[in-house]
Amino acid sequence: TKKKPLVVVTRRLPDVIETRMAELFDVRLNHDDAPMRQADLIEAVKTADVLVPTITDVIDSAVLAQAGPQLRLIANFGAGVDHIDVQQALARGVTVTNTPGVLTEDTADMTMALILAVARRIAEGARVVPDDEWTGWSPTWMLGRRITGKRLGIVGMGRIGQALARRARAFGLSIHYHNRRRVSAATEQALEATYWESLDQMLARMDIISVNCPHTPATYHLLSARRLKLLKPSAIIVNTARGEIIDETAMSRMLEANELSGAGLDVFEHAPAVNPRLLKLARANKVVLLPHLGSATIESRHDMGEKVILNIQTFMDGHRPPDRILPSML
Ligand code: 8YV
Repeated sequence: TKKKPLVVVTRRLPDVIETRMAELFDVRLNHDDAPMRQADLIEAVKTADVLVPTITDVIDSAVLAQAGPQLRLIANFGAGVDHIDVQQALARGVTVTNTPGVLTEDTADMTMALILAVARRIAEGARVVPDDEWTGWSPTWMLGRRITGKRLGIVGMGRIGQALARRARAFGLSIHYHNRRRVSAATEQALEATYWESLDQMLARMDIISVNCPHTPATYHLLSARRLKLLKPSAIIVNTARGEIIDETAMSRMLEANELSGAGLDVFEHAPAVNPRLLKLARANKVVLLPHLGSATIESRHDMGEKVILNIQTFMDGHRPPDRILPSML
């Protein structure tokens, strides 16, 4: 019988997943309920055959430089891999996998929820009632903005962007998108989506912008101060992708100056730290802030764990794991 690979899991995962992993692998679990410290991460890459990190583990070149030759696979628990220096890992012969597909619908749901929350003032309303600030209905009380008939611009038309488009159509929004590559004519037709080759031109015409692309060197501050200025002052922005894709300081400034009407953010440039300006805007009900809940369902977490296991097993059997990160994706 083959020796079981040593698999180090950096964070507590759902019980059934950890149990299954313990049956299949020589597994080291971490039940600290806090992110791993860099020293522990370094210790892990020195000994593990397989590392299973999450978004809270920064696997940069300094960590990878300490990796032992036994480290063969980084099987990320999550779709985004911007916390991993994938280029460096690949250069060292370490395979990297992620968990796409299984969190698509939940993340699209949360994106739609943020659009509704901002446009219809749901978070504000949900505070007013328990705070006993509601004195009764009036025709002009807490008016939001209609979303039916408005234009939604999706930045990044991958799985999540497309799942958002399906939802948004049912809400009567017209669908527009910008992407590195145009999606197939069949997909465009099915989603009734209009492609904008120029992100700048799209931004100027939209009522709602949703960020749904991965964070890579090419998308860092894709919504720069200059591009944000192209938006209509009545526009709202939602982001369930990564904070780094938007220049958060520039966006905050514009929200403060009423040059943008609102924002719904599930992710932040320096998460878990949140820009104090955004906190202030949230208290003033200009923005809705969520603690990275995009894929936070029991079902997604379970399916993400299953994907991690499948990637490890396939790799250990000497085959190509289904969710390998390729240099072309970076
Ligand atoms: C996870 C996410 O919470 O998958 C992603 O990219 O942002 C979230 O679904 C997180 O990444 C888990 O590591």
